Amino acid sequence: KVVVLSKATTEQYSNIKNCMPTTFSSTIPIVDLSKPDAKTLIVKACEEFGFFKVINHGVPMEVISELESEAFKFFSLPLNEKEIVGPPNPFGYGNKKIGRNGDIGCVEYLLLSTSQEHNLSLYGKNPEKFRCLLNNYMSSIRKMACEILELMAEGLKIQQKDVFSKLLMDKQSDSVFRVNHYPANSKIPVNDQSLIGFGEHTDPQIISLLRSNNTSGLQICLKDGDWISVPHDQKSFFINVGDSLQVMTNGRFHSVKHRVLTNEFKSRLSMIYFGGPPLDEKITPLPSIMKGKESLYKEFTWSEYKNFTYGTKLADNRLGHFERN
Ligand code: AKG
Repeated sequence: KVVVLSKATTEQYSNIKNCMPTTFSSTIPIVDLSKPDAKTLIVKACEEFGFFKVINHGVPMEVISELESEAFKFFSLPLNEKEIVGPPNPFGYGNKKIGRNGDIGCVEYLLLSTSQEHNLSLYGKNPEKFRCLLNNYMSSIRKMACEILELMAEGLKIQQKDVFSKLLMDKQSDSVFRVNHYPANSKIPVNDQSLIGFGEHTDPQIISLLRSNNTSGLQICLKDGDWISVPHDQKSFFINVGDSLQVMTNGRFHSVKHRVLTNEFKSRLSMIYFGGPPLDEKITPLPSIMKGKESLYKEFTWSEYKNFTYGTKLADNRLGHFERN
């Protein structure tokens, strides 16, 4: 594999031995959604990495940048004005604390419902504008997510093209939208923990679509355990396979472990759409994938899995609990 060393990154972390990867990878698969080979490349990327970058995605740049600039405005407000929104249980503003089990990161964030009814009247100085931009963004993203999921089904030669996408299109789909802001972190790192923006984890849902500004920080863990840095690209989207998709493909697709490190000079803003199924949906391998093989997982519903993850730390191997021995 070809690895490009970034001098700035190498210098920034040079005092931390063995903890931090200093490589920016050019091995990350790139899928051009406008090309006929997209479905084949997507399947290959999901098997090998559980991660890929998407270009020619069809989401207009202004839909992205207008929401990004509103989000930056929100995060630049004084803390007490941001806290008016309320804690992220389940939706609201969070600062440093991630989840309920002691995970901490150098990050502040908004957790938002993807359904239109969600009350955004408390968000920032111009909530109406925020709501409108958010709705535009969300419908473009859901459309792209469904397109990608349909290409996956086709690539896997599953007859029912909407076998995954119908779960996101369902009115009861339990999808979430998250905006993360990582302020520049100029503290001298004393250990690897002090650089952590968002600790290592896999996403529990089906699929995640991530877009960030031009600040790097995202890293993915390869199957051999090596961490590589994902070069930023503000015009593209990055796609993660989630735990639920790993189960539905009986382990053929790989739910990718990832994390975010903060940057010494620049703040990072990322927006992530987590596509999830309805709460009562059974998450189980598709018969057409199994071809007579045994399921690697015990049966569970999305609600059972989601509730289980609430009781765990980010880095825990949550799916391990549902594996058959
Ligand atoms: C998450 O919010 O689950 C993430 O992995 C964060 C990724 C990012 O902020 O770039």
